Amino acid sequence: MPIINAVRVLSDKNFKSDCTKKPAVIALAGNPNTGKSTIFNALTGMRQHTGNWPGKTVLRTQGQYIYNGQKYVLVDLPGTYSLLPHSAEEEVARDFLCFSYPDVTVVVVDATCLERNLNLVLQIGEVTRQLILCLNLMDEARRKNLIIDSDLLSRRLGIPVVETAARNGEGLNQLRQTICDVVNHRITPVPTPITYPPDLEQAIAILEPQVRQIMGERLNPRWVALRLIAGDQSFIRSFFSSLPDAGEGVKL
Ligand SMILES: Nc1nc2c(ncn2[C@@H]2O[C@H](COP(=O)(O)OP(=O)(O)OP(=O)(O)O)[C@@H](O)[C@H]2O)c(=O)[nH]1
Ligand SMILES: [Mg+2]
Repeated sequence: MPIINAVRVLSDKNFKSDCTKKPAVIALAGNPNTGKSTIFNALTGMRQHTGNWPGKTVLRTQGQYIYNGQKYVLVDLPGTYSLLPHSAEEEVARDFLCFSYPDVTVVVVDATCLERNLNLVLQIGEVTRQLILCLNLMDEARRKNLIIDSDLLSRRLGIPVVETAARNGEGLNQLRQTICDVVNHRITPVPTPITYPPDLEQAIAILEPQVRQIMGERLNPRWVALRLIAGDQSFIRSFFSSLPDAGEGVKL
């Protein structure tokens, strides 16, 4: 069963509230140890379930919360350094972000080591537009006298940036509000595109329209073209099994 269906079924069955709208699915992604679970726990409180991801021995944690009368299902993804997975945990995170189409992805980064963390932000920005950057551990950043220009970062990346110190509950209301604004299209992130060398751009230009024809715009066809050109076998396997007619020999 596709992961997203698992999320929606669980949330519908277990979530009792007056909210009638279908819950928005929010993915919490980020490098290991950036505070994803701290944010997850603060937002969802006791409304959580755990289990395994379909076909994996990796723990799946999801929960729900209500904000402004709207239901949200929050998925706490395993820590990942990149969308080019080197472990089952990273594969779970990659597959969820690429093929389960969360309504919004919040990338949680450690504000004290932005340089290392931003790699993943740029990668996820190639997969989805519905992206928020959460600069967590801002208390640590202040303690180290680091000054981060969040507005400039937001303009450069083309996505909203929220500062938090999740362990103290700082910034979490702003995070809830920003998620709500993106879900309801009051904020439209436009992740800054990455341009590659001309020969690679030419190859992308050939493949991208064919990918678009097969799967439309849900997953950025440019990103899919890049992974196909890279010969990323793990991605290609997940990509084909995500197609509606998977198993019938779909060819690009
Ligand atoms: N100082 C400070 N510590 C924090 C903050 N947020 C989380 N932490 C601490 O950072 C550590 C890691 O937090 P987790 O929430 O487990 O991080 P995670 O991203 O879920 O980690 P993985 O699941 O291993 O990827 C814990 O000791 C938290 O208490 C914060 O804003 N400030
Ligand atoms: Mg965690």
